[in-house]
Amino acid sequence: MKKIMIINGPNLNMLGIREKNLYGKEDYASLIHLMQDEAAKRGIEADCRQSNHEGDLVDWIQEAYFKEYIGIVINPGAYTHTSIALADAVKAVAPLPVVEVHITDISEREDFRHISYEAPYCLDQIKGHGFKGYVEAMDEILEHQEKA
Ligand code: CA2
Repeated sequence: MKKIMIINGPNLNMLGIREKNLYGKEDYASLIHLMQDEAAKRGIEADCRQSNHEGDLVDWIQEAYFKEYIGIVINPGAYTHTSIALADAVKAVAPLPVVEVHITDISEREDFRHISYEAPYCLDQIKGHGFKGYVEAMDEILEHQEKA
């Protein structure tokens, strides 16, 4: 079965526990269930991972490439705004499609959240759509694959 990798970065394991006004009341486990259910409906498998460590995210991006996943949905958390290593990793696996997702609309938040180092190398950036944004990102990867 085709696999898609869903990567969540630092602090996203805190979903539904803290800052519910910002990120919602659903927890990380419910995000995994959502993605696995929606992937199954589309005949693919969602391999969901979360880490608070930058190097893990780089390793997983490379793994998705070497193991021939169909694409990556990634919410890099705060590493979005700081990590050239992540940007380089996304650039290095091209043309593997990577879609960046943010639960909140980062363009409406603090100035330091407006920059994304990896966005220039991503197929798209989806922001402010909550958990639904992850499903939209998966669909973009599937549509992109059909065109290829
Ligand atoms: O909006 C997003 O999805 C973010 O990627 C979330 C990051 C933030 O640094 C980005 O600027 C935007 C933070 C993730 C923290 O997640 C938490 C979830 C619940 C409680 C506390 C933190």
